[in-house]
Amino acid sequence: MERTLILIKPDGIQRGLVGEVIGRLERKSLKIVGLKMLKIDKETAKEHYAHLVDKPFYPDLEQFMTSHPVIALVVEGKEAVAVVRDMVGPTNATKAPPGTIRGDFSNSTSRNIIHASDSKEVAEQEINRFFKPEELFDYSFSWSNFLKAPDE
Ligand code: IDP
Ligand code: MG
Repeated sequence: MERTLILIKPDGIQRGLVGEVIGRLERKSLKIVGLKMLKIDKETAKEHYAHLVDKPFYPDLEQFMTSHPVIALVVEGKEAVAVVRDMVGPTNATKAPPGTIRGDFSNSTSRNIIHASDSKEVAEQEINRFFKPEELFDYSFSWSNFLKAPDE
C-alpha cells in the first residue's frame, strides 16, 4: 500500500474546508494513518518548497505557509500518490476541473487549499519531514469485533 502526504493549507482552514477535504479522502477509500495541526517553520518551508525558493512569489508563499497553522495528513491506499494528485487538481485552480478539490473550491494559484506529494519518492521525504514514525498508525478494524463490543 502506498502513502502520501497532504497539507490543508491556511486558506483551506480559514474557509472551513477541513471536513470537506478529509471527507473526500475518506470517501475515496483512502485510510488516514496520520493527522495533526502544526505551524511550519521557515527552515522547513524552504526545504518543502526548495524547487520554488528562487521564484518571485516565494516570499509570499513562505509567509503564508508559516504564519498560520496547517493540517497535515498521511493517507494510505492503492496508488495513493497519483489518486490524491488527481483529486487535488492542477496548481492553478482557475484551470482546475470541476470535481477536483482546487477546481471546486479555489480560483487562485497561490491560495489553492491543499498540498499533496507529487511522486512516490517525494511522498516518502515529505512524510518524514512532517511526521515522526510513532505519529503514523498501522491499524485495521474488524467488523465482527465491532458487533461483539459490550454496550452495557
Ligand atoms: P503544487 O502545489 O500543485 O504541487 P508547486 O509547483 O509544487 O505546485 O507549487 C507549490 C505551491 O506554490 C502551489 O501550490 C502554490 O501555492 C504556489 N505557487 C506555485 N506556482 C505559483 C505561481 O505561479 N504563483 C503563485 N503561487 C504559486
Ligand atoms: Mg508541488
